[in-house]
Formats: sequence, structure tokens, C-alpha cells
Amino acid sequence: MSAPTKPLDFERLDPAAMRARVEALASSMRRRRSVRHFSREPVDLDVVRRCVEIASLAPSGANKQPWRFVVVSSPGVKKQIREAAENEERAFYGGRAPERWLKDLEPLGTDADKPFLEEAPLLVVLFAQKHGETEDEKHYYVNESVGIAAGFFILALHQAGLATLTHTPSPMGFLGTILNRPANERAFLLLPVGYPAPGCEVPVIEKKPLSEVLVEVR
Ligand code: IYR
Repeated sequence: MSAPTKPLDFERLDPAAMRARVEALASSMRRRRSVRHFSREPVDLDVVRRCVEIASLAPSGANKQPWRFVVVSSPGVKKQIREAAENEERAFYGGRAPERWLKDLEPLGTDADKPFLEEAPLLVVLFAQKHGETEDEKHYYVNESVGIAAGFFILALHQAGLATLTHTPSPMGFLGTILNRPANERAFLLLPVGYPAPGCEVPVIEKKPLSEVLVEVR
């Protein structure tokens, strides 16, 4: 049965306002960087809750919203997560990763040490739900849906003046265990959230120009 409908609340902008909005967002988003050095300074948890609400406005397959955001501030749990992640990363950097992959990571300067997992005041673990509470509650396009929600979340954090990193220790099975998540949930991303450490440096890397990412079919 279709849901009842209501008029769309759509903001139609005049051309100048469109330009101004998109330019303002572009200059803000150009400054977004993945941060790997966090200050221990606490953040306003209510702002992060709001960012989760914004993320949860993302479109999803059949509106199933197949995601869960677990926000960890407990120092003990962050320590457990750091230790488990570093175990996986030591295996990754110590031989599990193909040479080619390690070469591609060189510009980022990453290694198996993940102090940010304890230093960042919050760790947000985004879980994807492959189905609902029972297996016959189907979910659709789960990766696409959760990926879009992750994008909304990263954008919301940046707009709120917070730094994050899309961290993917692999495999991430330990996160479900440590955080006691049900069997229908699989860790999708681990996002430390906080302020950059004083003097935080980031690698000088380039984004592809528009000509390399856009194809126009006229
Ligand atoms: N998970 C590892 C390796 C890593 C992989 C990719 I793809 C990156 O963009 C960055 C790192 C780590 O976090 O160090």
C-alpha cells in the first residue's frame, strides 16, 4: 500500500543564490582532510549526535536505513579497539598486504600504529545491517545506502567544525565483538572524531581535476 503524500518542501533558489551556495560549499569542502593526529580535547557530544541525525537523513534502499552509528567515548573501550586494530594492521603491513598496495599507501605515511584510536575523544563505528532484526526483514542496496550515509556524516562533521578519518582496519570483525553488536550487523567504517592535534600536518596530495572525473554526454 502506498504511503499518503504531502507537498514537497523544496527550496527553489534564484541563479545567483544557487551559485553562491555551491561556491560556499565547494570552498568549505576543499578544506576537508582526513586527519590522523587528534587532540585529546573533548567534543560536544550533542553536536555529534546531530551529525548522526543528519547522516540518517540519507536515502536508502526501500528506506530501510540499514545503519547503526555506535559512538564510543569510553577510554577502556577505545583502548581495546586500538589494540585489536593494531593487531590487524601489524599483520597487514607485515605481509598480508600486497606490495603494490603498500606502495600506493606510501604517500599517506600510514603504518600499523594507530594512537588516534585512543587520542580522539570519540570513535564512531558505523555498522551496516545486512537484514533487519530477523532474516526475513530484508534490506536492499546495503553498501550503497550505508556509503551514502557515511558521506553525509563526514560532510556534517566537517560543517560542524570537527575532524575525522575514514578508517578501515581490515578485517573489522573485532569491532562487532568488542561492541557487542548483533549478528545482522557488520562494521563498515571506523571514524575517529575530534579536533586536530595542535600543529597537525597532512600529506600534500591532489584531488583529480574535474576533467578527469566528469564525463558529459550532450
Ligand atoms: N587499514 C590500513 C591501511 C590503509 C588502507 C587504505 I585503502 C588507506 O587509504 C589508508 C590505510 C591503515 O589504516 O593503516
